[in-house]
Amino acid sequence: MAAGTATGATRLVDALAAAGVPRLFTLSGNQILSVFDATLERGVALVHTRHEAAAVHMADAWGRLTERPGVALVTAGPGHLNAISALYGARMAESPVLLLSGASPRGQRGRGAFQELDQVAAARPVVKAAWSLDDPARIGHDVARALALATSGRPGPVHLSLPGDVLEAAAPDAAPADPAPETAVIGERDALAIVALLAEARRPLILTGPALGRGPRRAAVQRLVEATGVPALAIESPRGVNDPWLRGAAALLGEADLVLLLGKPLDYSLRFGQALASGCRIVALDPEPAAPAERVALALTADPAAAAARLAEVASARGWPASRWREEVESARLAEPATWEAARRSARAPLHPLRVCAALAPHVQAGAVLVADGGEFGQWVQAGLEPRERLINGLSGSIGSALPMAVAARLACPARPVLAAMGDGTFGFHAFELDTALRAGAPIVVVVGNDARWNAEHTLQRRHYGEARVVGCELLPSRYDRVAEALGGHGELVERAADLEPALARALSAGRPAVVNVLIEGLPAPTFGTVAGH
Ligand SMILES: Cc1ncc(C[n+]2csc(CCOP(=O)(O)OP(=O)(O)O)c2C)c(N)n1
Ligand SMILES: [Mg+2]
Repeated sequence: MAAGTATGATRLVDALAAAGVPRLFTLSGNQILSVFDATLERGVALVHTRHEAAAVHMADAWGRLTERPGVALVTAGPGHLNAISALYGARMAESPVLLLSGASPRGQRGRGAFQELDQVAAARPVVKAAWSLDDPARIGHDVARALALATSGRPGPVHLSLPGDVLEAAAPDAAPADPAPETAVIGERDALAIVALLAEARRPLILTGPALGRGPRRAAVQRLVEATGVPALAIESPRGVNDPWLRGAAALLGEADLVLLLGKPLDYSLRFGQALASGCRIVALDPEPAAPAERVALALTADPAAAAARLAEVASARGWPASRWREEVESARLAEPATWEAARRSARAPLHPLRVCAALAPHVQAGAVLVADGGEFGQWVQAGLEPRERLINGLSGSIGSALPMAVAARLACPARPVLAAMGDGTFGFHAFELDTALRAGAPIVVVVGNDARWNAEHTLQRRHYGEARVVGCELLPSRYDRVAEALGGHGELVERAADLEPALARALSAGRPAVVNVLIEGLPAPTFGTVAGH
């Protein structure tokens, strides 16, 4: 195709550029080379990664931090399947992501085409919508629709498959744009009814899902908290109400007499409602119609952030009784066990995970973005630090996303340091994204809590089967700092507590991606007296 002729690929990139997408997180492949080529004149950058799942994790972080869709572009068949696992994380984090996957040509369908796969069917369980972009005349239309879908209602991932022949075909842009998807607005009577219920309750509580826990949606929830004095808690950890970040507030969940669920399903993370007292009244405000649930007194379909803002306005018009309940919940959320202070200052080797938190704390308080993965070390870090902004593995409960997410976080927030904390096992998932970080000019600092095992699973084995039956969870105390060096980054090995702060300072000022490999004690993550879970 001669340069200058509009093709499917150029239409696609034009549509992304017109929507303000500055970069694609990608990994090359036969079926998407036409898109790579089309980016050259169009000011859309390619951040090319070492694994398709990493590209999606990056798009996910971008989506969460900017509230604009992060876009991943991968190749057909196996590339697409590699990307799928990471889409699950984006779905559970309610993160706006668009996955674009090259696909075999339309005319070869069902004939055993190279890397042929029903990609739409494969993506469907983990996305809000998926379809194949089969009509070159609809590319601009479909891209705009997919981007709007990803951010509307409950944000989440959307997938488009791009047959290679569509990308290479001459592409008029004939289809008119759809109107933006509508989200239901809360009615006046419902708003008054909810505010009345909140005012009547003695111990009301707002529980939010992941999207309501960040950005402008979180600000709307905060306005409601300020207007009513009703405390809000984000339920966004794979450990649900056992989230150590909730600390003592988890125990107060069972004391609430009214719970307002804002975009938060009564799912496993709330023990399907069993985490709440049996007499607790539940009001559910969700962007999607919910199946009727026994314990829900009032269920409304409405955009929860807009509803929270409206409820705040309605609530401001009336008086609110003074109550110590909000303070009780908020101070329980922040209260630390008595032993933590000593652990933060401990000179012990291997290091206590809270000693690592103590070294990270000043940077986090000064505005660094914290990315914390799962596992026991990840949970210590999530519980032990109070950052302004954090990205966590989230309700997906999957490990491995933190390193690629940190790369995208640094690109989204170039003026802020980015600290990514993860266990040694987790580091192995996407360690090679250090190479991507270097090429993309994203000098992140990765802090590896190295206990030479998959400790989260080791801990469960000890608890459930006994010390004598731990199996299959050992790792080696490997020199992950040298992995960073081998890839052109900066490495630090920390064996003694006194060396931690200087090592971290050197890593932060290295100007290159860095790994601080800290030998830690493999301790179980803290629990706060709630029922033991996973
Ligand atoms: C994709 C995925 N695979 C496996 C698991 C199960 N899993 C959860 S935590 C964990 C151990 C993590 O080990 P590490 O990163 O070393 O952290 P540690 O628990 O040792 O601090 C494993 C295997 C998971 N949650 N997600
Ligand atoms: Mg470990």
